[in-house]
Amino acid sequence: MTALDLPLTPTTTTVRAACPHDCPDTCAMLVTVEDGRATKVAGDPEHPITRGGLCVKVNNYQEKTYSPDRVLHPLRRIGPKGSGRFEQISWESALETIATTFQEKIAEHGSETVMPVSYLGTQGILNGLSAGDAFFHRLGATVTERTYCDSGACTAYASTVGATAGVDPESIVHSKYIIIWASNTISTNLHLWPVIAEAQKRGAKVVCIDPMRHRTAQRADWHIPIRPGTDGALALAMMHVIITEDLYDEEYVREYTLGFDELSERVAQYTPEWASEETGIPVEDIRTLAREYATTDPAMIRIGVAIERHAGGGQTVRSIACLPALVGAWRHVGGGLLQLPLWAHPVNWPAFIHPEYRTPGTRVINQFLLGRALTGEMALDTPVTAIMVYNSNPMVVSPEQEKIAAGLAREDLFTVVSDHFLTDTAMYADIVLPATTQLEQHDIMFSWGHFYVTLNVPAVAPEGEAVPNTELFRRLAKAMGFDDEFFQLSDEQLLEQAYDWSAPAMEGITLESLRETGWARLNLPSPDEYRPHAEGGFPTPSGKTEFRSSALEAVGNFVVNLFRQLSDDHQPGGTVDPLPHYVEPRERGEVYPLNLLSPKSHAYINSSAGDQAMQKRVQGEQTLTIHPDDAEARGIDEGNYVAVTNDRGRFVALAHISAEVAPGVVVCPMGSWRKNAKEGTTVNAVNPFVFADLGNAPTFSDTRVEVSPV
Ligand SMILES: Nc1nc2c(c(=O)[nH]1)N[C@H]1C(S)=C(S)[C@@H](COP(=O)(O)OP(=O)(O)OC[C@H]3O[C@@H](n4cnc5c(=O)[nH]c(N)nc54)[C@H](O)[C@@H]3O)O[C@H]1N2
Ligand SMILES: Nc1nc2c(c(=O)[nH]1)N[C@H]1C(S)=C(S)[C@@H](COP(=O)(O)OP(=O)(O)OC[C@H]3O[C@@H](n4cnc5c(=O)[nH]c(N)nc54)[C@H](O)[C@@H]3O)O[C@H]1N2
Ligand code: SF4
Ligand SMILES: [Mo]
Repeated sequence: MTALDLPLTPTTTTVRAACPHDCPDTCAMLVTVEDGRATKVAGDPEHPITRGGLCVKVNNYQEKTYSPDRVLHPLRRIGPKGSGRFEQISWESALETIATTFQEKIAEHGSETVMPVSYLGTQGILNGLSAGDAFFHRLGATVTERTYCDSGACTAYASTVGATAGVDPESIVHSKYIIIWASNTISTNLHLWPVIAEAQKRGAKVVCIDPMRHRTAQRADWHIPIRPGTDGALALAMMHVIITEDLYDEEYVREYTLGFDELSERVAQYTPEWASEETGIPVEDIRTLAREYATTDPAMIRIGVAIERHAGGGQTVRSIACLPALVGAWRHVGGGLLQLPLWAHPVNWPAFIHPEYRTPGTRVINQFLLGRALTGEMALDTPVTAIMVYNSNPMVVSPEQEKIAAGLAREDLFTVVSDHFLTDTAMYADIVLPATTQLEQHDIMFSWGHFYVTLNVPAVAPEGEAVPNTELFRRLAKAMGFDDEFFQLSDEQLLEQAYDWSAPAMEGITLESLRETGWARLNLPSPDEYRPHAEGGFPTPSGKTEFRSSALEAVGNFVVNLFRQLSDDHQPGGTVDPLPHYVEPRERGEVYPLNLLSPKSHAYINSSAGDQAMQKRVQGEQTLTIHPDDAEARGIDEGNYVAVTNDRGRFVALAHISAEVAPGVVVCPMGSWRKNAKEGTTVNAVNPFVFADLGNAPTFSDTRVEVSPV
């Protein structure tokens, strides 16, 4: 444990930690520990991104650790499924029950009958995305494809500019034209905002393209409300204007791009007049945006995750990713595209995933299909009869919520859940296992929002019998009789494997140095000089920005996700037009007229913190924001309960009437728990499982509903 030498009372220490959450900011935390108890968490004032502040989701994190609601011991169900009635059991008994039941189910149906369900409850390299993969591969369990977040955008981005870290977020202070495209930065990427605000102060124009005039849009110089799911039309029309008006960077295009002639031909049809019809944006605004973007240096685009969540999300990102090369924005410090800087982090994923443990050809089920897989609506040779949920709360975060509820209620399904709390999912478990919080575990964090590596040192001993995911899978491996060396490695040993320490980006950074400093910037040029593609050098097959994508041409549709999950033998395939093109939203409103969006809440982090008192106070009840015209037409007043319905389901929310949303659009943030919702369902009750055009991305923004008073 690293105690910084701060002048506090003798029993008080400060421990360097890292926020564990799935958030681009990856804040460096300082934890105050008094007499073995964490009493305060704060942002590290020295950290260039954290700048001394945590957010409303995490600034009372110690209260999560000491919450009276925490699961502190293994539990066994004693009431009907979903009743939440449990009794405490020993770890020994829990492990034995799990091992025996897995073995029985496997003996009857084969190993694919077991299915892990996990995502990003923690983002730590040890306990996060890949935790458990080695165990389940070794077991021969169904492989779960996890494409909740940015897999469509990553596939599109990688097949256009390659898996490049893109613009350094700290370089944005130098930008003069900043397009925030589908991101509510102040809520979801808070620590990027001071950089954007600084650029704005220095004269940059900030443009926000979003159907909602949220906190961030309100601070922009220009908010462009767009019809959801039509961003591709806007980007294609921008290219049309830039090419027809000769505003492109001829030399950059010639040297560092592939397929310009075909692109010009392709975008000829995508006129601003046509795009205006699709997007609802006036023709002159489309032209102005294209002209200003092409002629202001440095120009940068920040794309949010929500940009991918509709039928044409992949092609939308393809088109946007073409723009910076077309105008030569990459030439300048602070020019280009910011997607996920995580591509700069040399994380050693294979050491955790152990792809070689997996039997080739093992069945893959995408987690969006969980409801269908559990209810038998999906044709399966081997039924799913045992699931293990950790780092996730599918009852809240996955589409087709009611199908998941029906599936989890199945008497013959054996459900194990490891979590901090009795979540909406854990309520249905047969066995619940207690997980440690970040204050009680070792981890090391990459970031998908900046270029800093952060070490997390445990500040306090675990409460009760909670264990980190690393230890959970060591225990399960032992119970199953797996004696591979990986399952013997301690957390300290795992830390040593987390990064490729010999990669150029890690030069000068070691575990020892991180124990001193807590965090370090990757070994990359300074943000005042960083121009990664000033002279091309894109990590694509051609080394250029590929207007015509050779990857899409060669392999068709494929999945690239955050941690390069290795499912090469299970790619969606199917031919894909290698040139950017427009894909319309799928749900066009013939039956259900309103387009529902379910972005992130301000006070919760996905469903995490969704049942914590302070955060619930800040976030309030599940709310649906609706335009005054749409409310009036339906006889809805402010503060009424309204039912939001479609063929897939229904949920009830409090109506908030506001012109912040365009007519025809309604917004209900995701993250509220079912147990706190008026009729016990939340926004994912009405969302579809349907994939977007690339990367098996979700289509949460491509949902139509009707709203009526209750
Ligand atoms: N407070 C908070 N912060 C978070 C999270 C959280 O739960 N809460 N979650 C974290 C995670 S996992 C992620 S992925 C990120 C995501 O953070 P963001 O990338 O900001 O994503 P969202 O909040 O889902 O949506 C952002 C905006 O996209 C808009 N939008 C929706 N559909 C469309 C569309 O078709 N076109 C356009 N132009 N805009 C559209 C919505 O109106 C919304 O304002 O946030 C991270 N940070
Ligand atoms: N409608 C709609 N649905 C969405 C989205 C949306 O915008 N709209 N966003 C999607 C996106 S971008 C994302 S990233 C996903 C997020 O989906 P998830 O990653 O499943 O996110 P959380 O709801 O935060 O669930 C994490 C759970 O893991 C638990 N947990 C945290 N740390 C640990 C640990 O160390 N060990 C164990 N065992 N458990 C732990 C938490 O307590 C919590 O219950 O949701 C997706 N779902
Ligand atoms: S959730 Fe994000 S903004 Fe909040 S403390 Fe964690 S990393 Fe920072
Ligand atoms: Mo996400």
